[in-house]
Amino acid sequence: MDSTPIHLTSQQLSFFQTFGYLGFPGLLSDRIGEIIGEFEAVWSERGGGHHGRPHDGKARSCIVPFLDQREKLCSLLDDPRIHGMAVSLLGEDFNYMGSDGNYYAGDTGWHSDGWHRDILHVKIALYLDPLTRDTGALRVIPGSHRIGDHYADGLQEGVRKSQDLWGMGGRDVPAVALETRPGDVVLFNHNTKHASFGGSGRRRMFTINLSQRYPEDRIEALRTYISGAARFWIDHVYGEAMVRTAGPGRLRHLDQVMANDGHLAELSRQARLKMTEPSRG
Ligand SMILES: O=C(O)CCC(=O)C(=O)O
Repeated sequence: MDSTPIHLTSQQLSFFQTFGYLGFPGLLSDRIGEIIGEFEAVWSERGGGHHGRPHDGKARSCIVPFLDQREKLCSLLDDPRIHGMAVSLLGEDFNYMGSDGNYYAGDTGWHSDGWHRDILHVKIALYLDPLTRDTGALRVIPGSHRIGDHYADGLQEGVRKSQDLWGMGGRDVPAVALETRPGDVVLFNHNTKHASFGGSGRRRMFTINLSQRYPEDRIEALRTYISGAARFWIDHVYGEAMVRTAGPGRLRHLDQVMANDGHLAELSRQARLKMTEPSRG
């Protein structure tokens, strides 16, 4: 495969800056058979659901990190289409920040994945079943990522109180539904408010988290972000296959996190003492 990154257009970048998300219909349709096969293989190897137990269709099952479980999934980071969107949004030296694989069950309420002022974090998501607005497609609130903006700050304060504030449940909050088919890719700023409603008990999806490289004077913030992974009971952010199969190009996107996750094993040890199972998300 030619590894030259396929960059986003200036219109795509401008749309992302304004609205906080992008959709790419059919972007990976040539690889989707392989991707779904690898996705299912990971779950089979891991007992079918959360923490080695079968998926029961009632609660979300989650595996972190996910890409890292299979060499072919790791190679998505090198795919010129994924790599190109990452470079376009985050720069040549972007960080891979881990991934999660999921069988979702039911609705996901409105939330942001972070509330980052200065360092851009994005999530790339692949949904592996056809999804419509009312059967679990990802919904986003355009412009909700813009911290400091009256509108976005108001949503941050109020979106989980929609019934009290606006007299409507979460599913009626005005939003864009990113209806997808397998092979489509969606991407959003971690700050962007997102949710989903009406999904089945076995909605398949995995994500790739990326960020700008942290400046040296913000390394403590990077370590704090990494600490959050202790709830998944992992000792390192990356799995063995991700590092072993990395060429010099991929390593550039791993080295800053690898240099700063030395504290994670102890935090995970402590988490194992307090939690009955690793976090489901
Ligand atoms: O698809 C969903 O239900 C929500 C996904 C989500 O919240 C996330 O990946 O952060």
